[in-house]
Amino acid sequence: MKNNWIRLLGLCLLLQTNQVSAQWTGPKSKPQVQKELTYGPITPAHRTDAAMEAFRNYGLGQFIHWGLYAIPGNEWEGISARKGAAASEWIRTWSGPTAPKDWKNTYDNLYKQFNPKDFDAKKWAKQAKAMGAKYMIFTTKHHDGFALWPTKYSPYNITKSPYKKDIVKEVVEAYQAEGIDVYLYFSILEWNNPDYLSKAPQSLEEKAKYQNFLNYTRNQLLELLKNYPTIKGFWFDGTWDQSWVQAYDFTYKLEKELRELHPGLIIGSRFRNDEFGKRHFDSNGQLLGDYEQGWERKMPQAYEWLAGNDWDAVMTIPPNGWGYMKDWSGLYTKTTDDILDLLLQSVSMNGNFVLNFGPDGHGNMHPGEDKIASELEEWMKVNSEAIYAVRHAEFPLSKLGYYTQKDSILYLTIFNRPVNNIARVAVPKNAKAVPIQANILGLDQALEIKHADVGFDLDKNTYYDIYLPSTYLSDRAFVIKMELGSPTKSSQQLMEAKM
Ligand code: FHN
Repeated sequence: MKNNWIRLLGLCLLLQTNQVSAQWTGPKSKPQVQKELTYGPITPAHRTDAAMEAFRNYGLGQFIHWGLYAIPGNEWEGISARKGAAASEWIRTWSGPTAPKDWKNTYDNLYKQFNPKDFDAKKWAKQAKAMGAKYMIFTTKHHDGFALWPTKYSPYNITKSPYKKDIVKEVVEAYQAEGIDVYLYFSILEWNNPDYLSKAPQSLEEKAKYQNFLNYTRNQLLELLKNYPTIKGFWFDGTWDQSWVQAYDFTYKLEKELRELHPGLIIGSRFRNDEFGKRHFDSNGQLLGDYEQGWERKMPQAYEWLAGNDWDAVMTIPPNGWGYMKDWSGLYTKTTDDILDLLLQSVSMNGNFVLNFGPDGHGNMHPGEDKIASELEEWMKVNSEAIYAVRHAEFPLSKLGYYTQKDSILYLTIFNRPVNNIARVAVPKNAKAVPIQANILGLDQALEIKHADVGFDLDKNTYYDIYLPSTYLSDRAFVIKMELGSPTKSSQQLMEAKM
């Protein structure tokens, strides 16, 4: 009996712990007791300024992870790092029996070889535009600390490589010339900076060193804003270590400073935490930043999980690995259909979907990425209106695909075509707006719509059946565009019989 109680207590504790740790990637619950906080959110919840509205309308973005890790491409001298490093851009941490001798030293000297002869930022930007990306996130500096811009604050930067030129500048200018907004990825955490600490500094010496690191971080961020004043935001990473978590007074002031210097700047929920160490959401459940930034290689399972916050999902094509990975064999790499599915999931729940590319050490995209980009381009040419500037549609979920909505236009992107070619749209019985016109994007033909009052008892919905032409064939998801208008007549009262 006593043992059962102990087990029950253990289970409760486990559930509680899981709830806490799942807070920013699962359903949100607001704490019942509100705390006095000095270091809560700086910007209002759900900003409505033009910059944030533009963020909400992007739909599709591109992430680019590029740095010294692109040279090895997750292998070295024919040996794969798969069993020794967490991801291709983490290859510096390669350890265990497969790791090359003196590997860290080899890695830290790779900058002497970084000379991407094929790098053409304009080519990347044109490809991104063609595939439909409206914003892009570029790694200025990943965890290895190597800066792709000529920073004054560290010698470990692009000017010391044979390439020499400012890569960040080339990327920012090329993408903006294509009308794509640029966000700068910036890792706080640095593996080989002697002033960096992962634990909170204890001794006076550690405190002084870490303060140097904080000053350096601030200087680099101010430098990025000064050098590239047209960027729209920062995409922060590597902020989980206790050293940073405990520096909440510094990070609060820094966020304020960055925002004051650059009105409209967008910063996600990864940058800083409150004084109780709460990251992404503060101790009162308020979002810390302008959008929820925890959706990395995972998706919210329900719209309600987002609790009305803006968000983006960042996604790799291989299961993991953001930097160039030469060898994709033996891995499940996402197909264009998988990516479209994730894109539609995101936009149907008011999020942006950001697809990662990891160019090689010469500046070329992986052939698998090129293929996906051109397939996305084909799809977006016809269907992008179901992606851009759309919002979550308050319609019962469809087994056929995902709804998105723009004012009185409802889109249903069909991934599961019904075998009877009747796309049934469920509409609450009291709805004021129902489908009154429909067509398939890319097909100039009005589709027949029939109001199907199927008569399920206790059903709160009524149904609109859209007849798909059996001659219309598509080997990818396709979009039914519907115009919503007033229902022409109320449904019959078939449920009145007594029983
Ligand atoms: O450790 C990194 C990883 O290498 C990659 O940059 C991703 C991109 O979202 N972020 C980190 C882990 O959260």
